[in-house]
This record gives sequence, C-alpha cells and structure tokens, in this order.
Amino acid sequence: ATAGKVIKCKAAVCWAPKQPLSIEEIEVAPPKAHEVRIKIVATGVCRSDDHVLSGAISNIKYPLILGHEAAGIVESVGEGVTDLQPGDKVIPLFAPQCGKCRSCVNPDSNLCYKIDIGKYDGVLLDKTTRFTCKGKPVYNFASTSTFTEYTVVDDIAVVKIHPDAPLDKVCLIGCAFSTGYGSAVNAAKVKPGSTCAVFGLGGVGLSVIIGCKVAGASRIIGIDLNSNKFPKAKEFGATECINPKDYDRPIHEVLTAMTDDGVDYAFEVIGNTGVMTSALLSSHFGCGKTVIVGVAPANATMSFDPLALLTGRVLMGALFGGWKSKNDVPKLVCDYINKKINFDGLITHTLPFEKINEGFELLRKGESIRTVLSL
Ligand code: PAD
Ligand code: ZN
Ligand code: ZN
Repeated sequence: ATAGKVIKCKAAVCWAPKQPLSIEEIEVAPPKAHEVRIKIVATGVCRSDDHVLSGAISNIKYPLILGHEAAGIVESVGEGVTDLQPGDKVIPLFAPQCGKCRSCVNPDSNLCYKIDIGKYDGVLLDKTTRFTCKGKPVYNFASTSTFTEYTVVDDIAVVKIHPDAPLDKVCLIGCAFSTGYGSAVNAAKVKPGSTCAVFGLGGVGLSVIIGCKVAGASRIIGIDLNSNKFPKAKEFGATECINPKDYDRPIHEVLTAMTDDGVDYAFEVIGNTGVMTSALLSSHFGCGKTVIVGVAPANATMSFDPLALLTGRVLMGALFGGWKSKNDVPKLVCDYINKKINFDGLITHTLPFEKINEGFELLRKGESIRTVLSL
C-alpha cells in the first residue's frame, strides 16, 4: 500500500554534533532504480555513530541520519532490483559489495570502492538522498542510516537473510559482532594455541574475544581502563584482564613481561592512536601481528620507530572484519540460527527507539555493551 509513495515516519535526526539526536517526522521518498526501501525493526548503538556525535568524525555533512547496525524488512524495491522483494528480512551493509570493482573481484579484499566510510559523501550512488525533514534534504550515514523507521539504501548495501532470523539479535551482525569476530578469524587468522591481546572491551572488542576463542587461542588477555568490563570479557573467553591504571609502567611492557616477549596477536578496538602503538609494541618482535579495528579521530596520526616492523612484526587493519558483506552476512546469520556462534550476551540493554539518546548515554558512561533499539 505504501509502495511508490512518500512515507512519513519518525527518525532520529542529527542536526549538528555535540547535541542530542532529535526525533523528527521525516519524509522518505520511494526507492529509485537499484534501491531498496526498508522498514527498520531493530538497530544497535555503536561507538562509530557516537564518533559523529562527539565530533571525532568531523569531515561529515549535516543534517544526517546515523545508525548502521540494523535489521529490517523490505517495504518496496526500485526498478532492476532482482535479489530482494517486499517482505524479505534483510541486514543493511555499511561496507557494500558491488561485486565489480577491483576490491570486490579480489578474494583478499572486502573494501568495495562504493563504500562511503572515510569519504562521508552522505548520499546514495545517484548522489542524492531519499530523506527530507522540514523541507531540507537529510544526508545518509555509512550507506545505511538506520535510526529511522524507514530508510532507502542502494541494493549493493543490503542483503537478504534467513526468514527465521530474530531481527532483534542479528542486527549485531550488521556491525559489532561481524567486525570483531572477523578481525580475529579473517584478518588476523588467529591460530590454535596462540596468545592474543584485545585492547578495548566494548561490543566490538568482546566480539574479537569470541573470534579468538573460536580460533583456539589458549591465552586471551583483555585490556580496558574500565574494570567493570572484565566479568563479561571473561564470560566470552578472556583468560585474564588487566587495567592500565593499575600499573605505573607502559602497558606494552606489562604485556611483554606477561607473555614471554609479546603476544602473537594484538587488536586495537578503541580508536586511540596511542593505544594502537601500544598494541603494536605488545606484539612479539619477530612474529607478532597487530590489527587496527578502532576508528581514530579525523586527522589523527600514529608514530613509532619503524624498527618495530623491521624486526618482523606485522601491522594491519580491517573494516567489517574483512567479510565480503553480501556473501558472508547471510552465512553468519545461518551460523547464529544453527547455534554455531552466539553473541546474545553483547546485548545489555533494549530500549524503544524514542529513547535513543539514553542509549548513547549508557555507551558514554561505560554502562552498556550494546543497546538495541526497537522500532
Ligand atoms: P565501546 O566504546 O563500546 O568500547 C571501547 C572500550 O575501550 C570501552 O570499554 C572503553 O572503556 C575502552 N577504552 C577507551 N579508552 C581506552 C584506553 N585508552 N585504554 C584501554 N581501554 C580504553 O566501542 P565499540 O566496541 O562500539 O567500538 C570500538 C571501536 O571500534 C570504535 O572506535 C568504533 O568506531 C570502532 C569500530 N570499527 C569498525 C570497523 O569496521 N573497523 C566497526 C565498528 C566499530
Ligand atoms: Zn558500528
Ligand atoms: Zn565493489
């Protein structure tokens, strides 16, 4: 009944950084060719959204609709969309997969040229957006924009999932879980019996721990400034947890002393360039591998003695856990349904969509891992 028509609905609009999101009535235009309009059912609150609200991601256009970790149901599709139809359960993909660009055809890369993260153009592939509010165009975020009852995305940025999938849980496959888990199993390729260090025990860091455990790591050391994060980290598989505040020497010295000269794998899951260097120096000089997962503020730089790499360490990064989103997200959903993977414990809070600002407060205060908003 709504197909082909403009939908008026509620959305959390970000008019400017450093202020609460504002719940507004917006208009969502119908999908054009190769676009899909989705009714969002559940969406998680991720630190990457908060990086925009805090101003850390500053090269972005306002007003915009944030949110990128979600699950929903297709409302209607534009011309030429062949792999989706109304009623399908879907997950929007902040890391799209066009299937044609140099990265998409390379089996070792998942960074499709059509990704908006980093560029932050805030528009669909046709260079416009389907959102308006109070007569003004509203920009997209990360090809997805899920803090709204309805969104429109390009068909390369959404994938159909199993009809039995519980949307209030698998929304985390849209970001936190897949990013962390894949950073361990795809990007680092953690080996059985190895020692891992995970810096930052939020939703993404805990998902790295899940991946390290599944990969058979024998020691998993969690590091966080907030010791309240430790019990949950241990539930997910951390064998020990340390707080840098409890030591008067650099944390990489503590870790190298604990681990016979350094860990096999280190993960930075905070977005702090100083911690990225600590992670690198915590890894073994001859064979350590460090994966950057956290998103650093705009224009931040890392500096370290290149001897750290010359001796044999490897430094790399991974977006969305290295997964090729269209191919791999439906498989991860099936693994969840078949109980091969579980991440329910990441969801510490559920709130109605209208309480979205409370969800961000819980994250900032360090009280939540993931808050899932229901629409
Ligand atoms: P979060 O805020 O829930 O977790 C971060 C954790 O780090 C918190 O528990 C903090 O207490 C802790 N912390 C902060 N500073 C320090 C420090 N100096 N030393 C030790 N611990 C510290 O965030 P999240 O898990 O939602 O996201 C983590 C990062 O990952 C963030 O930068 C986010 O933008 C990024 C991210 N990256 C991708 C990707 O594709 N690479 C996807 C999703 C999120
Ligand atoms: Zn995210
Ligand atoms: Zn591509």
